[in-house]
Amino acid sequence: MFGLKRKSGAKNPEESSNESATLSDRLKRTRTGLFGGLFSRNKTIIDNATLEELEDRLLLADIGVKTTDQVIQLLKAQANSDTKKNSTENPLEQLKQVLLPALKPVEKALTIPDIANKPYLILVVGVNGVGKTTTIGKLAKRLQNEGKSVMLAAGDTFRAAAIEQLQVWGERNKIKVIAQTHGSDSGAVIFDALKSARSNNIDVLIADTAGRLHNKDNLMEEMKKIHRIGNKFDADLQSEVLLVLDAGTGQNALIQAKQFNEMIGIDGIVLTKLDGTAKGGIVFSLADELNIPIRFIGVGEQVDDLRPFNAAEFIDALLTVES
Ligand SMILES: Nc1nc2c(ncn2[C@@H]2O[C@H](COP(=O)(O)OP(=O)(O)O)[C@@H](O)[C@H]2O)c(=O)[nH]1
Ligand SMILES: [Mg+2]
Repeated sequence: MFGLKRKSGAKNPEESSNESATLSDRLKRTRTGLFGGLFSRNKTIIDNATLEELEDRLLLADIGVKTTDQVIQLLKAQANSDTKKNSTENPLEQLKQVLLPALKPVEKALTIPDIANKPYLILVVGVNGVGKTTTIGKLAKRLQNEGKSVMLAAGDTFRAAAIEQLQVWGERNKIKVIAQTHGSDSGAVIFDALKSARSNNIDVLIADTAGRLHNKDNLMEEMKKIHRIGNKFDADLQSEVLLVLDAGTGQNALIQAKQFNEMIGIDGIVLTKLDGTAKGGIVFSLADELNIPIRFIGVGEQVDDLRPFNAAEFIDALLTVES
């Protein structure tokens, strides 16, 4: 049934050390905010002063009270047991062992199943300005590179610029964009696009949506309506509801995620703008409080700046110590 399909976790296709080196550059603001200068000395034990400082920084980076407490408690426990035994382990390694299990459960790649009833619908939702349209462009390109045929639906009919923006992405990548005029019914655009994608045997239809925040109830009603469109088109339609969140908004991103999830149910998250913020710790709050797969992270405005979320790579990038 529409909206209920969940995919099992798959390995990320790209895992190169090169990529993780760049990732650490992109995560610089969060990384420096979290751990900069803290572990540069060649200590093998995390002392109380360092623990206190770390606690403050974890909170400031929006890691959230709960995860921060867990991290501090675990590090304390490890510090105590290490003093009894031979303590040779680097604190960064200890930290990694604490942080990795917190993020590993949400590392689940977006995999497009091989299905007979094409297209597979990716419905992209989120409030204005979080990076939906940009993410759609990047994602379309990525899926094309994987050999999928892709079509786009300009479902954000509220802003004329949003339609044009999607069309530019489409032209650039030679991807067909189904659009109607500014102000037309978003559900109708997506319904049309589904029909067109089916008759053209397109693998994946990615639909943009509006994200007006000024009236939350309206936005959610519209989202629910669009969500029902899929069912109306084909009760067996397979889909992914992908929520885009701006990492720079910190705890607000968490609130948005909870609201969208309650209203329409979210299958996956894309966390954007991790390159420009010190609040990248929000990923831990999201993982802890919602446990919804984080499909991709956005680390820049270019087409290649959308990366599958890989927990170990992400934590390695955060824990890179500047020389
Ligand atoms: N630095 C950076 N900027 C991004 C990223 N994703 C989106 N943006 C920028 O955020 C702005 C809003 O993006 P847009 O896709 O129009 O958001 P929408 O309103 O949700 O569709 C644009 O200027 C994008 O270039 C990202 O990962 N990093
Ligand atoms: Mg947009």
